Amino acid sequence: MKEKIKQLANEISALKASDIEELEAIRIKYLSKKGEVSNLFNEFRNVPNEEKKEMGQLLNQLKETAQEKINTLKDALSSNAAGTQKEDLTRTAEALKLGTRHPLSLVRNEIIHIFSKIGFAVAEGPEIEDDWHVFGALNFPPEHPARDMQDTFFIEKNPDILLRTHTSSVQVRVMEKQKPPIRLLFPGRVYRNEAISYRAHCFFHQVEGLYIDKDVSFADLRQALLYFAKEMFGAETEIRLRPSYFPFTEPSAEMDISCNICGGKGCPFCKHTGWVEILGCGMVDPNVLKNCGIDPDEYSGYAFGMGVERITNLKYQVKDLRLFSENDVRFLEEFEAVL
Ligand code: 2NM
Repeated sequence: MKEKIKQLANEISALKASDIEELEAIRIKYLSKKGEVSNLFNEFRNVPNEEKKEMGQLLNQLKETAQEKINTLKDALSSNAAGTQKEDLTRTAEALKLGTRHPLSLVRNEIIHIFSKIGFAVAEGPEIEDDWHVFGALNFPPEHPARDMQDTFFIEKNPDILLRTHTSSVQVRVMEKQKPPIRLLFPGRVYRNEAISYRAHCFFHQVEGLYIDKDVSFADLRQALLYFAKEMFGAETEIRLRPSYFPFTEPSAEMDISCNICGGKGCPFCKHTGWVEILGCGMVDPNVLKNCGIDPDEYSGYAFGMGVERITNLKYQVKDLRLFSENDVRFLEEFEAVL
């Protein structure tokens, strides 16, 4: 009997199972009612009384070891199953869904790229501004309507803290600090107190430009803008400059490009004029230079400003401004292929 117990104990300790079925077969072979360990318990009845104590202990020990062994094998099998899910490592990976650039970012980046090729770098500044940088330094008279609550978002009154209505405020900051030559672009978000509709929003995006040096002329301005129009809308694009008025430039002009939808023949988009307005520009008013600490007798400069939404509408025929700020993926995904 003792020999048998020893033999079984050795057998059991050497057991291996590679799956659940094998393990169940082991359990049946040793621990079921008719299993080998149970058989020994049956034989136990015939053990002489004086050996019963020792044999009983050995038998109980054997049963325990067998149960423990089976538990260990079971644990090993289940942790294996979790760790090595039988993945097909050669399977083609699922395509990752990439985000897309926002159309306004695409167009802003393109504007920056075009002007970077003729020497313009980029400067940025705060969206929350004071009266001086948004209006005062830029030659806006005290009673100018843009200074009204109707047009501008005020955060505090006296002294006035407000949301910038154009990125020209950044130009003032640069001119105050930096000696010419200055050749910079000013991209950024601006705010105006307007009722929201398909054609107006309370915020939009601008790229303004500024070039100040000795002997900068209106001809330089025209040439830079003609270059921009052809790069942005195609080599066949023509421009025209119409006299206009801004407080911060003199003379001032608005620039039209030949309608890139009908090619200038006339269509509903250009209201049958063949031209569409895309930006404002002019020679920086000597008062503005003076306000910013630049001597207007030594330096002159041109400036221009355009709405990124307007340029984007022209390039991609977006009919409703609100699409730009609603983050509807059906709209955004239309720009997936554009770099
Ligand atoms: C425009 C149109 C025309 C402009 C002028 C200046 C500054 F600071 F130099 F005076 N910054 N931006 C300007 C001129 C902006 O946007 C439609």
